[in-house]
Amino acid sequence: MDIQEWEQRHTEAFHNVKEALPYLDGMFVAYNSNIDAIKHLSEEDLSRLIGFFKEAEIQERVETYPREINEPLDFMARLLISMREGKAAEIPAHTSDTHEWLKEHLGFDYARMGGQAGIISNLLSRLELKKVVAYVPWLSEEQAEYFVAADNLLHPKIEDGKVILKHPTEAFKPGIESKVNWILEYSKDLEVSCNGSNFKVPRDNRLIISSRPKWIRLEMDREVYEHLDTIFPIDGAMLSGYQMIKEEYEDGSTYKDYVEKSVKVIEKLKALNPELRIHVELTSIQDRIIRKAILTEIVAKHVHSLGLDTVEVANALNVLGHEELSYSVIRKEENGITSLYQGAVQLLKDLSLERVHVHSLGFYICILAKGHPLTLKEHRDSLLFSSTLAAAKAVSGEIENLEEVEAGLKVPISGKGIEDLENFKLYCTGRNLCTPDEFEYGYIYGADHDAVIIPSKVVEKPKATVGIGDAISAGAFAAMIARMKQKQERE
Ligand code: 8BR
Repeated sequence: MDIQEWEQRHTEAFHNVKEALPYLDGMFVAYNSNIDAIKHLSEEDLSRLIGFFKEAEIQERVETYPREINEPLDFMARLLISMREGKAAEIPAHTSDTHEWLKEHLGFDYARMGGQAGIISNLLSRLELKKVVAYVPWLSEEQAEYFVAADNLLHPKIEDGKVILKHPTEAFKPGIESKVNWILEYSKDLEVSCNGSNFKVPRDNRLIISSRPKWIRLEMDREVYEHLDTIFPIDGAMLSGYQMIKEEYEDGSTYKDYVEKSVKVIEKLKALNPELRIHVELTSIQDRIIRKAILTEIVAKHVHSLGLDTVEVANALNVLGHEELSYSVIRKEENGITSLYQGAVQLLKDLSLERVHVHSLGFYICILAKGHPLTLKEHRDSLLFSSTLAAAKAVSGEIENLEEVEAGLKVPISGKGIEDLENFKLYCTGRNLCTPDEFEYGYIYGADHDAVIIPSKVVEKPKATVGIGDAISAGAFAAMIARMKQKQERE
């Protein structure tokens, strides 16, 4: 494959998409956001923390191996366990007491927006869309501060029974707790001494205290649902956070209730604008029952587009009954990319989708149902735009505007990505899915689907990789619907 040609295509695609974005009236983004509070622990921090407890009590708690954080002592015990083994761990906390305690007794180095919907809303706002309507059912005052301060970013607010759109900092629900995940990083060789036992931390790692307040429900306020027309005009919706649905709740409700409510929202959005496109961004979902319900009851037949990484492709295939294909995607052997392609095609069919966008380190694949209004070249531009966006985000951690996205064009295309595509070319041409020339363009023509495949830009020493997957999916989806609108208006 000609790397220079692909670099040129990235540049051209960036300019094409930049020209198309103003055609979008708006995007709706729901449901999940949280605050990530990050603290790098020094030896002084650690001895100060230990000093808040009796060392013998910490030792006793270590031996009980707490599986959730109910009080500060549980946190202290799990931190020491994680440090002793140098092993990452994520432990749930069901109340905000731990958050308050950590804020008061430790503090954080910095905090950032977390959660897919939060990250995507901020990103789309910075892509200078006319309007981004975020919706987070648990929008607290503190959480609202993490949304970018821009006029194009709005959130529904219920006032006197009416729904109006305001910036999140004016639309939060007073008095509700914040969902704060603490990320406590520590370094190799840190010396720990507690209750007579001394050890050195064997490797760099981190402990995450993930906030899962019991009252959190993945649903839309009744008033917002009833007056959903107030968020329009919008052309697309990006939905995520369904992994927060639980099998059972203390009040006797089950995941079925929340799946049903989620589908009703999707149906109402589509009824209000039949042209609207809906994208679901998947993330890892531990619970297999929930994973299957999300795929077969929310995604299948209701949404148009799905975005996911390679591990999630494998996990999705697994619950849909394609174990063998799932294993060959996860094994990532030489033909890993072939399995990934086959897996993505399977998802398109099983879930009756219009589009499946898979991102991997070095290349992206997008499977398309036949008859899509855009050409493969236009779809390719959307993917290339998202590759530039991902590169810009990896370089700077945060993107402020479209000009900064353009800086991503300087990042080179991944050599490994090109190599993976070369291997895949043999499969595609051997099966007559395309000619060698068509493959050079990134176009594949299956019997019941088409596909676009591109090598992507990869930053050698990224500043951060958090949220890059979300940025790739959001950038490509926004670019695609913007192009669809541009085309419609020009016709
Ligand atoms: P998930 O978080 O959903 O797994 O997505 C991460 C995506 O970020 C990967 O699929 C890859 O495409 C992209 N990415 C990563 Br990880 N590191 C990157 C880097 N250094 N430069 C550009 N993209 C990167």
